[in-house]
Amino acid sequence: MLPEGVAIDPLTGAVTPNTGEYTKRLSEFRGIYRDQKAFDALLGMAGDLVTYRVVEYRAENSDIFFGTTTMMPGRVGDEYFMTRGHYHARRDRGEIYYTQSGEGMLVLQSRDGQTREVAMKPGICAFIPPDWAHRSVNTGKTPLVFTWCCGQDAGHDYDEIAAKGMRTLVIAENEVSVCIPNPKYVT
Ligand code: PAN
Ligand code: ZN
Repeated sequence: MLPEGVAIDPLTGAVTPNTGEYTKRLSEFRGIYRDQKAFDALLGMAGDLVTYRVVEYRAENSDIFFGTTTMMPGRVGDEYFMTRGHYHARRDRGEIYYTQSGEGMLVLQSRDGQTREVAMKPGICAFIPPDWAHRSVNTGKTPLVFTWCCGQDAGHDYDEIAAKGMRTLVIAENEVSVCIPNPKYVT
């Protein structure tokens, strides 16, 4: 393992060099957004859009790794494009999200029912404590790019959020983003 300077493009999220990437598309989010009609209409009209891309830099045997998430702007009905959202598989692993361009909202919840939101904008580094579920939402009209860093052993636990959603929704109300309690959330 050797030190290295890794270039991160704040506008595109390109990571050079990188060790892997994936993209997520709209069709993978069926049932996640609350407006099913708007979801089908958008998919029919715009096609299977890329909603976000994740690129990572991972040194083998290192404790930490980092990368970028680049989220496209867009909405399904009144809900902005968002990530799946997850807890870490290891409950003692936190993370940071450092926003580099665009604007968004980081929505968080703890296992015991607390909720928080952290506004994402260039220069703000969000601290995600261990065992807080986190989902990012692009509330702007441009790509939202942030650099994240966490333990390689943190892992992802998507099941609970996939099944229940999150306690807080970020929606557009008169073209302004607002956080509201998720009326469908069942504890
Ligand atoms: C991030 C996220 C990334 C995509 O790297 O994995 O932003 O979000 P989802 O994984 O929720 O789809 C992170 O939090 N890693 O732990
Ligand atoms: Zn995470």
